[in-house]
Amino acid sequence: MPELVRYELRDHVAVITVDNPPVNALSPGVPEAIEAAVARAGGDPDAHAAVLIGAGSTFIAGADIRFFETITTREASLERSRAIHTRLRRIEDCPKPLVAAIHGTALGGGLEVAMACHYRVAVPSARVGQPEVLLGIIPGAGGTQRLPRLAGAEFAIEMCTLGQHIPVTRAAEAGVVDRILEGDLLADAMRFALEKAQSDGVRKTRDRNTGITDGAAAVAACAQARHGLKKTARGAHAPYAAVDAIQAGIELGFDAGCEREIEIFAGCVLSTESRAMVRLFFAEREAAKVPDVPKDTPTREIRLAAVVGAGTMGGGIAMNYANAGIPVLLKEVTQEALDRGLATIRRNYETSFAKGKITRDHLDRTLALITPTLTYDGFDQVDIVTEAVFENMDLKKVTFAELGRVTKPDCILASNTSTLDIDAFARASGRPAQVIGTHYFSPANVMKLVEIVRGRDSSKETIATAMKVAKRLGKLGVLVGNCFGFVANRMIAYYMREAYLLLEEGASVSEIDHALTKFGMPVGPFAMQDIAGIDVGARIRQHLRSIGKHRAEGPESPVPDWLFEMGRYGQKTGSGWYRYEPGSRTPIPDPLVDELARKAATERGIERRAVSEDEIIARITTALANEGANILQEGFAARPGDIDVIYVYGFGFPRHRGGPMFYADTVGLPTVLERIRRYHDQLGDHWLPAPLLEHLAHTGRTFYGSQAG
Ligand code: 3H9
Repeated sequence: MPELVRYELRDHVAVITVDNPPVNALSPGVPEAIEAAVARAGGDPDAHAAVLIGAGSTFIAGADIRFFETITTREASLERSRAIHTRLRRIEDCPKPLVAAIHGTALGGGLEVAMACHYRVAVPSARVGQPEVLLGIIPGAGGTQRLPRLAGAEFAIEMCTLGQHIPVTRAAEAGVVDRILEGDLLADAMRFALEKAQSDGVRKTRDRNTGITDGAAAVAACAQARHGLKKTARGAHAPYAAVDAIQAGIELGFDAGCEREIEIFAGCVLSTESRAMVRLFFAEREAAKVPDVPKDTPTREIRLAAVVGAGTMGGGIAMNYANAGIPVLLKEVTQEALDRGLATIRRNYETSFAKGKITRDHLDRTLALITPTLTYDGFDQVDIVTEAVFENMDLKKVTFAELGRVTKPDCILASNTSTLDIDAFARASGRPAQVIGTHYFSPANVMKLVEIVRGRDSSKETIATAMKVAKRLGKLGVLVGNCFGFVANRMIAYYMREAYLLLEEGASVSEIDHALTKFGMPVGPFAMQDIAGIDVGARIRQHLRSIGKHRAEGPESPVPDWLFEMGRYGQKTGSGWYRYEPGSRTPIPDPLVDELARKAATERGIERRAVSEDEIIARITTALANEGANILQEGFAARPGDIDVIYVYGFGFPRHRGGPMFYADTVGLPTVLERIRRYHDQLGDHWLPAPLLEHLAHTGRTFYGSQAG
């Protein structure tokens, strides 16, 4: 077995290389081996200094996340944390200058190891971060103690509460990284280490207090941070816990601060929040793996793309290709529509430029990759086309028939439909094996999620290519089946239905929205619909009724249709579920909507009553889990994690609750089933329990546990 950590003496420098692919995580054995190698360097008479570096594409990406779930008791956590703290102190006690040479990423425990080294150097493309909060924990190897000593309390709070991977230039400005090296990392780091051996010698981070000399100001920064977290943490606990650990180190000193960190970490690592976020971490990565499409399935090379339709979605999709450096043709039917679409694209880029996110040169180069056109000229050269025309089946069929004629035989034909039957227009194209759905979320250039919709005849090559393209565009592609609304919109219909019914039963619009935001959603269902446009849903409902279908099984509230008929489309018309002052996006409750809800309740014989926050959450999340279970059983999603990833990235379901399926597991499936049965008795047949959910609840299993069986 290859060594996890190698030791080599080169030109009087001990080169210590961590080699634990794919990301050099601190799996069991790695911290021990680093410590042993550093001790060897300390005692090696020929070594004047030491460099710690990562093999492969990165430095150390942190603790091995797979092992968190094996920590099941507080004692076990305390023991493990104390051991790593002791190791890092011993590493820091190395009598010779020890330099961390960073490329790729130094994240979590990786950055903590680097901060226990005496110096840090990095290549310009490196990124560093303390992303533990994204896993529901806090830095657990001294990060909350060493980072404020290097970079100050405010910077440490930002890093530890937001969990971002920041560019090394920022880390260097803050004092986390000592030098950015443009040349060969190892050679330059060795030179730097020898330089330090002759000049400053060792410099222990734990003895420094550069950032927190003014303790009162640092404590005030902690108080301010807690205040700010009320908005940004959305109910998660870990960011607060990180601030507590940082404050302890400021007030009590390094040693006591470390002890507090160890204790706080133990509380976090055993929490449901952490279990949820760790599951989600792996679910995101698993989503890229399609069970019956092997990793080595051939994929098509994408050199030129095209988008049909330059509306909001089409324009956003074209931007995605351009941003990834892929030239793209953008086709419209009229010059006016094309000009409008291009103007929006330009405006988006200008906004990014104004915010300093891109340079003028980058803007010009990216825009030049988008070629506007009114014809299909050049489509015979294209490798993938994405159709983003109006959501109308007849129009889609015509478009796919045209695309089948004008593109080369192996071109992938993708549709951005959010609800329609892929197979219907796949047939119209004449080559359904190359047809696939790629449902982007709005705004398409911003939202990370893409539902990749597998048609009945989509070939494995087409699926593998669509997944690869999503990754190349920086998106998270999740494969779903071709049912109405796919996964995201099928489930949101059930989510919205419960919100409407609760409104009729007596809860107000703002009570429902407030309950959901308190639960952790970024916006409540009604505020969300005011942003998206009440007209969008109403038109879909009209279409469905015209073909004899319902968006979600069960009773439909008339209230959204009444609002539509009144021209209250939401923010864009100044009123919807709420009203808005001119120029303002602040929702103001509108008594008229309460009146409409009362009228609907009377018409449908519903006796209005007070509805508690708990009931709102229970009804809405239970509806999601029940429909999610149907989707799983029908095979339209491969794994509960896929549904959770879709909900977290598509609709902002709180990460710390893991997604609707994981959340149901934490509530307990027997409890969820008991609720469904009660709702079924009280509210009718649309609350029939999903057979899969019933089965799992009866057999004492969970959605996630069911995967192993
Ligand atoms: C921590 O450090 C706690 C400490 O404070 C206290 C204790 C010391 N562990 O994302 P990718 C796998 S908490 C295990 O597709 P990329 C990943 O599952 C940790 N496995 O690649 C995947 O496996 P597979 C703090 C890990 O290039 C493969 O590596 N650190 C870990 O898009 C490739 O991953 C973090 O939170 C891990 N730590 O992105 C960093 N990391 O191929 C988490 C990755 O079988 N990691 N894997 O599906 C990341 O953010 C990204 O993976 C990274 C690479 C940016 C590193």
